[in-house]
Amino acid sequence: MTGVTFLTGSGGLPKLEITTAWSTAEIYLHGAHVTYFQKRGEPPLLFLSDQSRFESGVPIRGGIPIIFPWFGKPADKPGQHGFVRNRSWTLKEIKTTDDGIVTTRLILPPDPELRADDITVEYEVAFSDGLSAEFIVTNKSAQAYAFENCLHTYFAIGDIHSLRVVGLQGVTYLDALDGHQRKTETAEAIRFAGEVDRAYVNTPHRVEIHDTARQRVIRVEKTGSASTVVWNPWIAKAKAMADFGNEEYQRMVCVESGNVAENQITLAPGGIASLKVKLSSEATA
Ligand code: TA6
Repeated sequence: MTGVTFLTGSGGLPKLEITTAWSTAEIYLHGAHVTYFQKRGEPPLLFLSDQSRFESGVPIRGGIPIIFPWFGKPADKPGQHGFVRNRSWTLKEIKTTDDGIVTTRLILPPDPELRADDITVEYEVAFSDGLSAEFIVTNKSAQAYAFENCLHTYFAIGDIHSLRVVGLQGVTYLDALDGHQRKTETAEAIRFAGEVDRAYVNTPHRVEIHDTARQRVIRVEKTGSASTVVWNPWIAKAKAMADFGNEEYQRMVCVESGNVAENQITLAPGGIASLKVKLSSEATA
């Protein structure tokens, strides 16, 4: 049965439950946060921490956090990763196409941090046998508007120790664990034996997550994105995060698509910026 149900989710926060012929999903109005997506016959695609908080003003840990209008924690900004993931969004439209794809469109209410209504933000997510998410910023003001954006996606995996992330060989990255030093990715497949926190820049490439433990490949395709961030907190940082289980680093990886650091966007008056990510998966056994 295809459709959308309005429910009261964790922490009493409103959420939509989406059912299609191929999948089930959930999206909270809090942060317009997709927290769950599962294709029939496969494990869930997205990781959600068992310790996540579900409170206004606090980000949900996992799923697809929307990072805007800044990434990281610039000295002149309050808090990490912008503020829209902590805001309550408004559901504007639900559509179901003839072939059963369900699309939800949410908007961020006018926000004083965004010059009231001069900068508008909307988010459209299409659910089928995969998930497509489009984050759109429109500059209605007479001045240019500079920002960073990122869909900070947490993927559910079987075991980080055998995971490989493929598609970034030869790409320049900023290593957050080494003073954001510029380095070049030399590996055909990124593997994990400790914390990894890298912002790959000037890369439009598709990335594949090879999850040997679950015999699945997850594909991350993107448009309107020049940066890909790869992150796993590993042991120490996992323990340091109150909203993240000590062992959960073993079953998640972030592969994030956006425009960060030198790829930040300066949107001219009247301009529209679209960041789009298409997530798909298939069994490899
Ligand atoms: O995307 C990687 C990163 O910037 C890491 O440095 C880590 O801080 C992660 O984001 C999570 O940030 P958050 O604010 O969601 O805890």
